[in-house]
Amino acid sequence: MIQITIIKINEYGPWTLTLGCDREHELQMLQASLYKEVQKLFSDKNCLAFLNRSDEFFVVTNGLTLNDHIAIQKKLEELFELKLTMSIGFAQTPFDANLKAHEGKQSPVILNKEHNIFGFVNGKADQKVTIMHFDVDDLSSSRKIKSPYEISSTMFRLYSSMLEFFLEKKSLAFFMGGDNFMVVSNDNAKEYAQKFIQRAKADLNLLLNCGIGIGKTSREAAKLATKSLDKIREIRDSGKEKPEILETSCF
Ligand SMILES: Nc1nc2c(ncn2[C@@H]2O[C@H](COP(=O)(O)OP(=O)(O)OP(=O)(O)O)[C@@H](O)[C@H]2O)c(=O)[nH]1
Ligand SMILES: [Mg+2]
Repeated sequence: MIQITIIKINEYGPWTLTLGCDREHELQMLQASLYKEVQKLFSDKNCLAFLNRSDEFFVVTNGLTLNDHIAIQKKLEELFELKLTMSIGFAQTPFDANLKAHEGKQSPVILNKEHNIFGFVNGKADQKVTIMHFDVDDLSSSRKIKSPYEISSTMFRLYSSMLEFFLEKKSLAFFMGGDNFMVVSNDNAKEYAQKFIQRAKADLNLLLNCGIGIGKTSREAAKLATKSLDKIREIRDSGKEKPEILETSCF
């Protein structure tokens, strides 16, 4: 069971217009500081936030209750002039949890009116999160023959392909920066990772490594995924034949 909280800035579009047209730098600074606070407050509660579209964040909130969400909303309300909406959903797959959160906001199913929280909370029940950490093997070599902008173009093509592939598996993929991607995964992570690695090789000529982590919270799952990925590098750098996928579980 995966619980997802979608955080969105209320009435952001109309508010941006009030800044006049010399606003882009202000908006970028605001979005960056908002992301920093959201990541900080949720990671303090063992969750990981994903930057979705800068004005919207996805947080995997397994283990968090409604009261935990209210406490975080209160802190964000103290820090920012703009108000945020939280929509919470839980389901067997990450994509369906996103649908439930969306449905909770649309209906609406109000969980806390004062602090703009909607949806359905699973809280501490049934905690298991699977995260994949994908990374391009030896991107540094490509950087010697391709310019930074061309590398970015390749990374976004990879992201687009990953997003489409994992959406079909009801999993959610996010770009983390550099050549790093994380997928909040459905079950069968290993099998899907293998298939995607083959696709990236065939379609984009990119070699990927994938660390998989299974934990009780998203922060723990991400930690174990990165640990698995670092282990793949360690095996490779010791001169042995490396696996493309490695899984570490806390269970
Ligand atoms: N978000 C995130 N970015 C990282 C992480 N590790 C490295 N990076 C970024 O990824 C870029 C590429 O680094 P690497 O992937 O280590 O370089 P590489 O040549 O591909 O080396 P290998 O992945 O070991 O084959 C770095 O410049 C960082 O921007 C990580 O754990 N998370
Ligand atoms: Mg790499």
